[in-house]
Amino acid sequence: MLTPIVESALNEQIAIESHSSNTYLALASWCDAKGMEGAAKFFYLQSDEERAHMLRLFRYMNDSGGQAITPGLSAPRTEFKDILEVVENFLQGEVKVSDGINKLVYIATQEKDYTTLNFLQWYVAEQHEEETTARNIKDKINLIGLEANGLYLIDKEIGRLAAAETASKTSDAESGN
Ligand code: OFO
Repeated sequence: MLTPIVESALNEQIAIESHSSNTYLALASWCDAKGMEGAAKFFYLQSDEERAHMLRLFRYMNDSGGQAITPGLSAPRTEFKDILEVVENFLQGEVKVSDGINKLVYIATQEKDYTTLNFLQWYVAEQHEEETTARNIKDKINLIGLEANGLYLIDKEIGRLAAAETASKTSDAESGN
């Protein structure tokens, strides 16, 4: 059974994950409009993932006797200076999600809700992975640079990440993970 404090914190996280999904959809659309197909593919995938994270919280709450609240949507930012600013937005989004998860872990500990604490471990690991990915992409962009055919290389590089992620999700699904 969830305490009201844990329930409200879980609903806050649902809103954060939902906003991330919406934000990454806007990043995908910006990349698509600029002809950066690899980067667009990556952000469409990230948007789907955030929705999946939101649904995981949703089901956990409803299976635990709580009631998940469908969050309202606020319009995300749609214009960016360049791909570096897009990726910076992605990184900041992930940092915000991690802050939310850390807060939830703290609250579940205070409330002695060890089941929720255990459920949250998957999110802790996921956030570490996602923040690392965002930082790596940012480093690569800085290394390659936006001049000459830099944009082409950056797009290829981000597209490669999307393809790798799709392949690993497919093999996870096949092995039942
Ligand atoms: Fe769900 O926020 Fe990152 O992965």
